[in-house]
Amino acid sequence: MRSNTITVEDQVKECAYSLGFDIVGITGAEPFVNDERAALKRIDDGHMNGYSWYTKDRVQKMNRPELLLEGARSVISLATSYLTTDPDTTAPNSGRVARYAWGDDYHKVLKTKLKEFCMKLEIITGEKVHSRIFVDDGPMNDRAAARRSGVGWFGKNTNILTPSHGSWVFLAQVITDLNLKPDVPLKKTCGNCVRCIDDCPTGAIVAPYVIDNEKCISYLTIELRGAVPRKLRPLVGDWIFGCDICQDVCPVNRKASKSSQLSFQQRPGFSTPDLVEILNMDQTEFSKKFKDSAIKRTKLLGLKRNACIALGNNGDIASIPALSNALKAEESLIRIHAAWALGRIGGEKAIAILENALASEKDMETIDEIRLSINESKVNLVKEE
Ligand code: B12
Repeated sequence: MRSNTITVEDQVKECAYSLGFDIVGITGAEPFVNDERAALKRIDDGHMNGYSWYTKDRVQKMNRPELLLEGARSVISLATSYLTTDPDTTAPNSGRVARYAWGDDYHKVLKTKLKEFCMKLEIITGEKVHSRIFVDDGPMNDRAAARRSGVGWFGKNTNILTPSHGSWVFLAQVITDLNLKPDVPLKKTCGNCVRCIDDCPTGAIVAPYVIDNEKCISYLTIELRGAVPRKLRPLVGDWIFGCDICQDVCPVNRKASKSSQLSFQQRPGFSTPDLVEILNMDQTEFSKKFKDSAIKRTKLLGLKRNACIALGNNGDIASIPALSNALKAEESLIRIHAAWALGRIGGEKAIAILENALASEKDMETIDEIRLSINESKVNLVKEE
């Protein structure tokens, strides 16, 4: 006979749904042994290069909830969809921003909800509950918890795929000393599908479930602070903040339900921003436009660097004046990428601008970049004749 009793677990989940979380699962606080092993191997293989904070100590913490909260018994794993309506139009010289950054910064939005959720846990149980919340930036392995709690399964692109909302979800965790009955992991896999691996332009998914950080466009456009390696620049295309290709091509995502969160709806122009506008932006305009947006993580300098690459790849001669202006920027990082972009667009006008800049440039790295760009454009000019 089935019992009609509403369990604490049911009440906890109901509470999370009422706050706007789309999927909720529960797992125990025991270590994520296989995930820890996989992550340590990833460091040894050099696939987490570029991330100085991603140390073996950090990996150990991320995979052992008991180290993160004294007396931890359970992890409540929550997923929230950010799938919103696609933009209708694309301006000629626009770039692309990964979907997760079209609306308000999810760290802030979700942490506010999680704090309310933790308060409500005490009302549900009628006792003092110790909890610690995590959304992305803390030392917690979000995807390992989501998998073991049955929220979703690991896709070959390493993203957690959920049956209802695909991989278009933010993950959040609450580690708590509440002793809750765990859910079971899903028995789903990607089967034979390798679309994400085949379609990644930089070949960053070097094996199923393995991303080489330094090749991932998301890393190159958001986390990398210096110059984008020259050979990768053409492959970055028009992405200026993150990348969604491995999610866009995923068949599971075709059937994903949309987000009901107003905070994650697209801010006007955020999905396909005007690249020339970015190149002309000053710090005050940047801070105002990207207040409470995840995009501010690149800083103005990183966004301008990315805008140069995208303009070069778009190849529109209408962007030559803006790039020529960027060749006079104070920061050599911008001058280097503007020079590259002009070289990629090519043609006599771009070459003349580069030669003119060479006469007054003092920075050796920029001089090298300008010379290379002039040479490549000249070779292309000859080929076209
Ligand atoms: C560092 C990081 C990145 C780095 C490194 C990416 C990476 N693959 O780890 C960069 C900057 C590249 C990145 C990019 C993105 N990220 Co990120 N990122 C993180 C962060 C902070 C840590 C992830 C981590 O520890 N990686 C280390 C590696 C070792 O872990 P892993 O790749 O997940 O590998 C696991 C599996 O492969 C599994 N595994 C290993 N072998 C095998 C074998 C089998 C058979 C199976 C089944 C599993 C398996 O074990 C590993 C350890 O758990 C998390 C937040 C967090 N605190 O957890 C967000 C997080 C993973 N990122 C997220 C997002 C949204 C993105 C982007 C989609 C953003 C974008 N559009 O640009 C891209 C996606 C790129 C990609 N395909 O991974 C979300 C993912 C949501 C989801 N549905 O999974 C997270 C969870 C943030 C959040 N809280 O919502 N990210």
